[in-house]
Amino acid sequence: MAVQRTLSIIKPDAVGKNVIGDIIRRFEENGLSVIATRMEHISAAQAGRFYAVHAERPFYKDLCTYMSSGPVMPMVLEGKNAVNLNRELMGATNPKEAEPGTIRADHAESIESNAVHGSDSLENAAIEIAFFFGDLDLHSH
Ligand code: IDP
Ligand code: MG
Repeated sequence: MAVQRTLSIIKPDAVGKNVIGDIIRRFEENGLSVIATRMEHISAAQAGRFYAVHAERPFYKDLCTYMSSGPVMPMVLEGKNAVNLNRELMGATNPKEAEPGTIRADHAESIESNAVHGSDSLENAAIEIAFFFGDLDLHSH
């Protein structure tokens, strides 16, 4: 399996619960490296652009409010099979359906406040990485 890059975001609920370190530990222990990150407090309009694919969904406005409710930590993860591996470590969108031991099973509050974002395909990973980071921000190691 090829080395890939994917975008993760530690969402406001997880930042507020002080579990940034626990989440990054799970990535690193499973062979993913953080090659870019910073903390950021995005606006509802920025969240709306990031989640534009969901613009017609009934939860869109609440999602934008939630994602701009506090600081988030976007990061680029690099490693073998990074896109799907990150999705596996995250668990299902609804924490009630997330496998035990996944980030969302352990840290998500609800289907909305669910601790982390992860790109769902290699194509979307490239688009989402470019939303937050430029080429010069990425530091493979
Ligand atoms: P994902 O984050 O697991 O890829 P998506 O379906 O892409 O899930 O939804 C994006 C985000 O929108 C979710 O992570 C969650 O924060 C929110 N969301 C998804 N479905 C619902 C819902 O039914 N009610 C409220 N919020 C939702
Ligand atoms: Mg998604």
